[in-house]
Amino acid sequence: MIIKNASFIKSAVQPDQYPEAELPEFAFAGRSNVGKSTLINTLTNRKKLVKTSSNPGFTRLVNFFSIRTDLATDLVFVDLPGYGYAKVSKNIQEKWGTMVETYLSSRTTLRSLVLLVDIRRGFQEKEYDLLEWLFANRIDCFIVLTKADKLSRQKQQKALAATAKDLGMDKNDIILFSAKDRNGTDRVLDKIQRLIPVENI
Ligand SMILES: Nc1nc2c(ncn2[C@@H]2O[C@H](COP(=O)(O)OP(=O)(O)O)[C@@H](O)[C@H]2O)c(=O)[nH]1
Ligand SMILES: [Mg+2]
Repeated sequence: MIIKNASFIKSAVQPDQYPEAELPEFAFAGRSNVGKSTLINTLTNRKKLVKTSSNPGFTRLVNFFSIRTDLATDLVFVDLPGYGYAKVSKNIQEKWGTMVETYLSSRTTLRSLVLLVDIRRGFQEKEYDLLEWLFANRIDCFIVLTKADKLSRQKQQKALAATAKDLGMDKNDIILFSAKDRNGTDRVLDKIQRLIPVENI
């Protein structure tokens, strides 16, 4: 799959503000500062489609992007608010959680959630909770370990194997990604393409 063009559609806090649900949609979630916006920018080959932030916790909205592909269907990417930023109050963190949960459980066109985890941090309580919740709600998900360039190749493989073992998954189903050298970009795009329902292709 090739992404030909990408543009911002709108931001929303609640369902009546979401764009119409008509195209296969992929949402990106993870801890604040894990690299969600950077991954979307890399996939779409745009430096500033999504604002990246040295000020973590900045994205507080559900942001929708229109993705033109070389397939028969276009797609929608969604940059979800990041969780777990320590400097915001519990109350605000809860609001973000509700916003994400509402989106995930109500969005009929959502094909898969891309769960991003910093390769140096690995899975922690929040991620396990989210996976469990996704499973209970029958929402498909795949995992991307971000910032792989921060570790040596050997340590990358070690972290990958540990995460796979932890989750009882095949390590080939977890993607190592680095925005620095764009490693993993094609694998994420392939995975997304394979999750597009046949009736859309
Ligand atoms: N070295 C490295 N830095 C990254 C990578 N991905 C993101 N970053 C940096 O991590 C910070 C947070 O990224 P951002 O995409 O804004 O995270 P978000 O809060 O999850 O959207 C920014 O300073 C990025 O430049 C990566 O693959 N490698
Ligand atoms: Mg962001």
